[in-house]
Amino acid sequence: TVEAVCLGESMAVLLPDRPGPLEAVDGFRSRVGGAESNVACALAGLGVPTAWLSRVGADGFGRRLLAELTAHGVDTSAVALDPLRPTGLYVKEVGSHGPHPRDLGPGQSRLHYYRAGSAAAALGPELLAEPAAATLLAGARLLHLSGITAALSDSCLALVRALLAAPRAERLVSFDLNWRPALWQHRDPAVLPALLDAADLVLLGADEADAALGTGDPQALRALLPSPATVVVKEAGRQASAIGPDGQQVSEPALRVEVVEPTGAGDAFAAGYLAGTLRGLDQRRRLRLGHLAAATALTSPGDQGALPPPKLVAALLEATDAQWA
Ligand code: KDG
Repeated sequence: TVEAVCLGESMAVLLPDRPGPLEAVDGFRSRVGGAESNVACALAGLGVPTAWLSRVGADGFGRRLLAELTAHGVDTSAVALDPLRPTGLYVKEVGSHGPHPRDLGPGQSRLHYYRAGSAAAALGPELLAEPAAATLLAGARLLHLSGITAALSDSCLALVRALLAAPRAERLVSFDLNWRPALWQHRDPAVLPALLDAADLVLLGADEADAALGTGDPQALRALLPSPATVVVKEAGRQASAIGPDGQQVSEPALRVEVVEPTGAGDAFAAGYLAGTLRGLDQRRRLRLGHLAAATALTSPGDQGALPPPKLVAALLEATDAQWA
């Protein structure tokens, strides 16, 4: 049976075959991506039976998404194909040293979304009454959501609210802020604090929290979000902290790695932390498993990396602080 359910939109991804402004790019490679399905794949990779709940278009991109997630071991049996609306798409732009005046510059990148009116954006609270989705949610120990879904459409925001309000005796709801300013341009991000506060477990990066909520300070964020059992604040490249309702803070240093491609690192961290939570690890080991998973994503060119063998992972979780960082 499925232990974790990740809900959110995934898209086809076009990656330019060379850096520079999009008007100067001739070729793109086709991939798939989406924050919550990245978490689902990483959770499945960590041995947690996981399903992805969403909708895709009845098109080639949608079929490819389902095939790739299935190949990662993710259950997609509750994902419906929408015959009327397309699978969303995003195009990545990568900066370079080039002379073009519109170049983003070295080390910079930007996602361009083509997802308005997508199959997933049409999801709404009716999903909860669909038998396949209802069965998955009733049996899961963890439901993972993110702020991206809340920004997609009015109906998606209503779905997120309905999921957070639904009774959940034994089920944990985790919520990753996943601040995407481009998606909030015509919507009001003031809805976010109440959504985050209705979750059991909140994950946020200090920088994105600063931009979206006005502070990146772990204790200030804890004060802003009093209800969740745990608030996890990631300070990129430095440390992550889990803070309980009483303000008690456990921090673990991040692993120092050479970053190849950062996309998906936050999703991998979430998967590591959540897998550790489901396994009943203590806070320190949950954070370490998050850092380990993030490091694999940071050092691989795609959204996902492969974890080292289980024995090595176990040894790293037990390493002394000096051995670890
Ligand atoms: O976390 C990685 C995501 O940003 C990427 O996969 C695209 O889901 C995505 C989004 O909405 O930004």
